[in-house]
Amino acid sequence: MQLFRNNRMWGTHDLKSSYDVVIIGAGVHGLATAYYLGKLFGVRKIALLEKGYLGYGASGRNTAILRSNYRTPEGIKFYNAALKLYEGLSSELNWNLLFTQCGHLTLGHTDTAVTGLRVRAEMNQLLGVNSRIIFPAEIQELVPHLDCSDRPRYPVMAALYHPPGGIIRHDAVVWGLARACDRMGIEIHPKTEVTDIQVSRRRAEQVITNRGQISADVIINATAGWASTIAKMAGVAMPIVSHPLQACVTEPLKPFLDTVIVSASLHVYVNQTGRGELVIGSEIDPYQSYSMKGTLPTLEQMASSSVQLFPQLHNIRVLRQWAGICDMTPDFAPIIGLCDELENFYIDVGWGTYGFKAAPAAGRYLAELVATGNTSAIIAPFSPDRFRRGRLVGEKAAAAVSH
Ligand code: PYC
Repeated sequence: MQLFRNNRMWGTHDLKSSYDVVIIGAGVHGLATAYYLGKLFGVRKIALLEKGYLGYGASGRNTAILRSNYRTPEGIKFYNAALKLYEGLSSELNWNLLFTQCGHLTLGHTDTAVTGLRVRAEMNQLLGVNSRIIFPAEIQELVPHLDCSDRPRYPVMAALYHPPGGIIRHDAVVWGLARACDRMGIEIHPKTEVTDIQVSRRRAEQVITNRGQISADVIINATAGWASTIAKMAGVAMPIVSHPLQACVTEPLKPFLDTVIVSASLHVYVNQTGRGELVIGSEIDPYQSYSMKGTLPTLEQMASSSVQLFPQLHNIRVLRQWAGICDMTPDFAPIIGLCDELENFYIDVGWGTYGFKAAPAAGRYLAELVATGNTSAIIAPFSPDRFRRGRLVGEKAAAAVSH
């Protein structure tokens, strides 16, 4: 089995002056779109442009949680389609993505939170997604080290249990998709920053980069964090505000936690990796920013909330802390499709804190739209014109953290 071609996962290329498709952003969304364009629709003259290294943005900064226990029918169907694609991706790519469907628990500590979880469980079940409400005795069995007593300030009252949820290696997803794209002749261009987009007669004609100028029949904005900046270059305004989301990782511990634990009330989520480290994430920062640095108040909040859930963690050292940028839309749902203003400028943006888990479905169905003009029912609710039409998809209640 040949894993590496010339010892490289993907090759380097000179930038050509034209392509059929230019994708701005070579994170999991851009890569998945290119992968499905090549694999399902035979479109391979594609350049993927990435301003940093592969995985530098949100694709390598998320907490690698996958789940489909959303709140709206539109969101549940969409994220479930993504989860199903993730389930088959390791064998499809012949690359182990280390996907563990260890189960996902969203804890409720108040009557209001539990009511919200019940509504999600009902909606999930109606649409065939495996989710149910469980109570402290069963929670304690699943997570023996969780403090389910009445000692904490916010005792655990119930949880939404979603067995198919879990964690995956996010960098493996990036590398596996990049390798598959490369093998189809799709070009990946790291360190290639887009500085402008030239528009003429309702078409995005030229992408200007720090390495030269490119023309393309189709241009796709698949960026996270810089979605509105890139759209603005093409004269397109996006209803997006960008906030950092912080996370940290601890020193490795003996395995003790084999589910994902989320508490929206405490603004924290915790999972243990195969290496034993705890990955802990927080709420989005209260202020808009493009900073990818961690802050002490958020570190304190992540630490104190985690210790409230697992008091035995009080002496654990934190190894690293970082932030990624989340593009938040007014309804906490993404924006996917052809933008209203231009004939050939597609967008796959506005993922807020949900982007990583969506990538295969967003890529699969955006590829179909680009290649055939067909808008699948899976992505139709997320069209860019929904804000003008007043057809919002309120997905805030499904947030792992409460925003
Ligand atoms: O929606 O599962 C989620 C999530 C985890 C971290 C940020 N969002």
